[in-house]
Amino acid sequence: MRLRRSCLAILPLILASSPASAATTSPDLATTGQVYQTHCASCHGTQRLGGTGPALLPESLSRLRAAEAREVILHGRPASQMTGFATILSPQDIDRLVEYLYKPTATPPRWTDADIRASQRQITDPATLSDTPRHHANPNNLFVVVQAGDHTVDILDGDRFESLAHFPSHFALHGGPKFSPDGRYVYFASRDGWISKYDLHNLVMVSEIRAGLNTRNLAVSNDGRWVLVGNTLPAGLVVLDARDLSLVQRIDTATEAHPDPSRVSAVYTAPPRDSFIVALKDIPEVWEIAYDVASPPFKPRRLAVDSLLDDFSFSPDYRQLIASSRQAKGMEVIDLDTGALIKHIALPGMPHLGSGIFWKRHGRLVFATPNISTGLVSVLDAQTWEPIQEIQTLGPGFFMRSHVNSPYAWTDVFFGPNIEAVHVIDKQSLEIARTLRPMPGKNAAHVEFTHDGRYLLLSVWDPEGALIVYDSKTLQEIKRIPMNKPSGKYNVGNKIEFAEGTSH
Ligand code: DHE
Repeated sequence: MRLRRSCLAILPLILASSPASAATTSPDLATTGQVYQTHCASCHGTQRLGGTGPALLPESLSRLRAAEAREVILHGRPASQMTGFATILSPQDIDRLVEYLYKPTATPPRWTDADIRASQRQITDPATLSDTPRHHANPNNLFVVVQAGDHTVDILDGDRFESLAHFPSHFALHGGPKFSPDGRYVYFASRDGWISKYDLHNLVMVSEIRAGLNTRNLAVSNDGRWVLVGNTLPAGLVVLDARDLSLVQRIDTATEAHPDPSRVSAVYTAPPRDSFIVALKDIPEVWEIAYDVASPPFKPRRLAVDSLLDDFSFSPDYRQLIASSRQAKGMEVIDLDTGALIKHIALPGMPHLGSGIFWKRHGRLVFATPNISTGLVSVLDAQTWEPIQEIQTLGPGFFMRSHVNSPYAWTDVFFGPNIEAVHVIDKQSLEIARTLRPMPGKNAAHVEFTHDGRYLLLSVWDPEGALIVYDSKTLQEIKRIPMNKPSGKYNVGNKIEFAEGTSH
């Protein structure tokens, strides 16, 4: 997937620029359907819902340009079972196949409770698992590193920066993997709807289930009992039992006013509230699902908001929701108890609030967010929500990270001609202290700190990329670990403590 020239705001255009969107009914496409069944269905499923290969539905392909899909069909995908068809299919067949894949299926795809249940797999017998770590690394300083290039994950010892385990993931993991409160288990979501549970004590995959056909992300309750999955296909919410990922409840996102279920933008856990918070994509509502209940079914509390929310974050006490809205052109602070709009802040770029972070500046809490349509980091006072400063960067950024023990906040340049640059911002002066270019021409993006904040890991997001370890104070490079498009990485201790400077 190449997002270099694009950003959140233009992603729908990528979909719109894909070949037509009428259902697959014309005689030509019926013939192409036969080509699909002959050559593709064994891996991608007769209904295009996926199998050993990923789903090939318009929703699954929305982030891949048609020309790239054509390349993959022609020449295959390195480090995967997808072989090229250049010598098997004619160029015309391949063109028609691409067109076919970007059209909705003749029968809308379904994924029922029975399908979810049938997909569940217990991969390792829990009776064989040790309750204490079977490795000698500090369990609170492990990193989970996602490699988007070959769809694998590394578990890294955060003291020695050495890999303890390397294993394949489902196709296209996205969003932050989420941890059980004790840090023993990590839960992954793939864009194709697969949820996997991995044991960091025993370094084995425990179980998996397909909760949907197209998933946004997942959240784990603060008591470790429930996993909530937000889906765009079929639109809605799915609650899983965190022990074995079995299906507990499907929560419909239709309302009286909107009988078609809303797609889900994102789900998060709000530990001080003992609840999940859900942002809906098609209905101007935020839902809260209390999980400190004796037993399911869970019932959402619905909060009407003024506009559709695109992206959000929370105040550290989880009393306020900080949301960006394309409709409202800016950022809104909403009281999570009453739904009241506390403040509307017009911001020049499109803030990427999911990556926003807090830190103390001269004793006062500030909130900083990158913008994905403008080269700016917006810094606001987190008590009054008044803008303090706009820090000019070399291009729109995607991620931001810091640590309570670091004098710096790091932000990338994800779009435009300067993607190789990463900015190191002085948290007190709000000046850019350094701009690093670790691998010329290659996108440097996404940072995560060790648990003590002494070092940080930076991804160079390229097939011939690397994970680069820096000293967080001197900014000296300590180690370079070659990797295939390392994307996000997550420190167990920072994540389970919801540490200052990390995303949710
Ligand atoms: Fe993400 C997190 C939404 C495109 C890499 N991204 C998230 C989260 C959301 C989100 C809601 C928080 C989930 C969580 O932590 O559980 N992302 C979106 C989009 O709406 C968008 C713009 C379009 C889309 O197709 O979904 C989008 N995201 C991308 C990418 O293209 C990225 C760069 C590559 C990829 O893997 O798809 C990407 N998103 C990430 C990463 C995180 C993430 C690495 C976790 C960040 C973290 O530090 O927690």
